[in-house]
Amino acid sequence: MSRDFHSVHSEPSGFLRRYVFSTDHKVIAKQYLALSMFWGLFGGATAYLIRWQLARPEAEVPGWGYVSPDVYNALVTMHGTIMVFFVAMPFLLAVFGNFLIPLMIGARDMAFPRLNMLSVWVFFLASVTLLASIFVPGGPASAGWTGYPPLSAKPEYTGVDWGLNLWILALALEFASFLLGGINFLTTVMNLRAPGMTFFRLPMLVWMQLIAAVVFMISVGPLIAGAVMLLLDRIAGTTFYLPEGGGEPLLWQHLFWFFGHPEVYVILLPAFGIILDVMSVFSRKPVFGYRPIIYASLVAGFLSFVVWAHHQYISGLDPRLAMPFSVTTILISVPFSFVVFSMIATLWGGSIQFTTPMLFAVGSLGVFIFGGLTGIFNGSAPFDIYIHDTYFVVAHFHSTLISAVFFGGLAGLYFWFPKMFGRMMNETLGKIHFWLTFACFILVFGPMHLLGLGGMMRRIANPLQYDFLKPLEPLNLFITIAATVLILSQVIFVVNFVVSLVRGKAAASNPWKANTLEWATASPPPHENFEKIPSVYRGPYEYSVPGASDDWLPQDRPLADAGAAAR
Ligand code: HEM
Ligand SMILES: [Cu+2]
Repeated sequence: MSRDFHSVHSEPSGFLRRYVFSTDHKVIAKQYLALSMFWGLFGGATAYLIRWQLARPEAEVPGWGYVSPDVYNALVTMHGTIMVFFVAMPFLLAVFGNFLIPLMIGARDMAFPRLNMLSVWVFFLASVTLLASIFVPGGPASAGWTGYPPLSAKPEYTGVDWGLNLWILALALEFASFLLGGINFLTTVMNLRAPGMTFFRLPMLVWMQLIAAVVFMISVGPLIAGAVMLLLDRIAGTTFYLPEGGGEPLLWQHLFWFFGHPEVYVILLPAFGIILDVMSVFSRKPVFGYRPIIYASLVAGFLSFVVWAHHQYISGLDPRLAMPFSVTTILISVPFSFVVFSMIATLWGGSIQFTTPMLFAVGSLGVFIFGGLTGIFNGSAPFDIYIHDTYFVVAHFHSTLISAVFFGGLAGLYFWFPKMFGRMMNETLGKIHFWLTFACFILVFGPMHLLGLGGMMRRIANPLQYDFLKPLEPLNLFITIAATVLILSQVIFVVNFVVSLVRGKAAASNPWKANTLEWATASPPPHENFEKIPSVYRGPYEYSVPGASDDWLPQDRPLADAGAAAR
C-alpha cells in the first residue's frame, strides 16, 4: 500500500503541459470526454441518416440527399464502429476510470502518468485514422462493424480499398490505447491505495473498472492477431480467410466474437459500477450484497469467454456445439440477474432522492432488464435461428448498450460533473433530458422488436425491395420519427453541459453528501488531488448507520467525530 511518498508538486504552468500534453489523470479524463463527445455527435448523425433511409428508402434523406446502398453500408459500419469503440469505451472506461480511480483510492495520480498520456494520444491517433478513412478513394469501411470475411478480405468485394485498411489500423491503435490504460488501471489499484483502503473497501466503480480492464486485456489479443491476418489477406495476398486459398472465413468469426462478447461486458461493468454508486448515494443505503456482486461480476467475466459462438448458430456451426453454447449463454444470465436483484434491493426501502443522476441510474436498470430479457431468447439456438440477423437482434443489443452507454454513462456524468468541473448542472434541464430520452428510447426500440419478428433483416438499405416487408414501412417511419426526437433531445444535454460549464452554480466539495474519497477533496480537485493523502477507516457505503449523527459516514472520517453511537 502506498504512502504519501512525495510532497505535492505544483501544477505545470505552460498551456501545452497543462491542457494538451498533460500527465494529470483528471485532464486526461477530460480529453477523453471531449473526444467521446465528438464521436457521440458523429455516431448520432449516422443513426439519423440510417433511420431516415429506412423510413423512406426511395426518397432523399432530409438535410442530406440520396443514400446509395454503398453509402448505407458504410454508414452502418461507421455507426457501429464509432459507437462501440469510440464512444462507449472511451466514455465508460477512459473518462470515469481515469478521473475516478486515483481519486477514489486516495492516490495523487495513476501509477504511470506518462503511459496514461500516451494512451490518450494513441486514441487521438486512432480517431484521426478513422476520420481519414472516410476521405480516401473508395470511401470508408463498409463490411459491418464485425468486418466478416470474405467480404472484408478482398477489396474487390466491397469496392473499398484503403478505407478498410485504415479501419483495421484505427482499431489496432484503439486497442493499443486501451491496453495502455488497462495496465495503468490495474497497477494503480494494486499499488497506490491510501492507508486503510483494503480491496473490500473499494467503491463498486473501481472494482468494475478493474474487472473490465482484465477482461479486455485477456480477450483482445487473439483479435489483434486476427486483424493482422485480415490486413495481410487484403494487402499481401495471403489467404487466411479466403476459401480459394485454403483459408477459413469462420476463423475470423471465432476470433472476433471471442473478443466481441467479453467486450459487451467491458462496456457494461463500468456502467454497473456507476449505477451502484449513484443508487447507494441517492437511496441513502449501502449497496446490497457488496461482496456477492463482486463475485458475481468475476463469474460473469469468466463465463464471458465461453459464450462467443452464440453469435454463430447459423454460420454452419456443428449443432452439437450449439447446445453447450446455449447453456453457457443462459448460465451467464444468473450472475447478471443477481446484480440486477442487488440493485433493486439497494433501492428497496431507501429514502430515494430522484435527482437527475438517480433518474438515469434507475432508467439504466429498467432498460437493462428490458434488453437482458430478450438476451435469454437470443441465447437459445432454436429461437435464434429465427431472429438471427433481424431487427429483433438490433433492438436487443441497443437496449443493453444504450442502458450502459446512454443511461449509465449519463448518470455518471451528471453525478460527477460537479467534481470534474466545480460547477453544478441544471436539474430541471437534466430531468427534461431524462424523460425525453427515456420515453423516446421505448418508442424507438420497443417497436423495433416487431420489425424483427416481422422478418426485417438488418443491414439492408431498402426494405421495400421485398414485398413481405412493405407492410412494415409505417412502423419504420414511426420509429424514425421517435429516433429523431431522441437524437434532438440530446441537444438539451449539450446546452446544459456547456452553459453549466461556464455559468453553473459553484459546487461544494461534497454536494451529494457521499462517502467516497473523491468527495473528500475540493471540486474540482487540485493538482495531485489531496492536500494530504487521506486515511481510510471503513467501506464506501455507510449510509444511514443506526445511531450516527448524520446519515452518511465518509470513508476518511475517524470514528471519534462520527457521532458517539456510531459503530
Ligand atoms: C440514437 C440512438 C441510436 C439509434 C437510433 C441507432 C440506430 C441504429 C440502426 C438503425 C442500425 C442499423 C442496423 C442494421 O441495419 O444492421 C444500428 C446499428 C448498430 N448500432 Fe446503433 N443506434 C443508436 C445508438 C447506438 C449506440 C449508443 C450504440 C452502442 C454503444 C450502437 C451500436 C450499434 C451497433 C454495434 C450496430 C451494428 C452495426 C453493424 O451492423 O455493423 N447504436 N443502429
Ligand atoms: Cu455475445
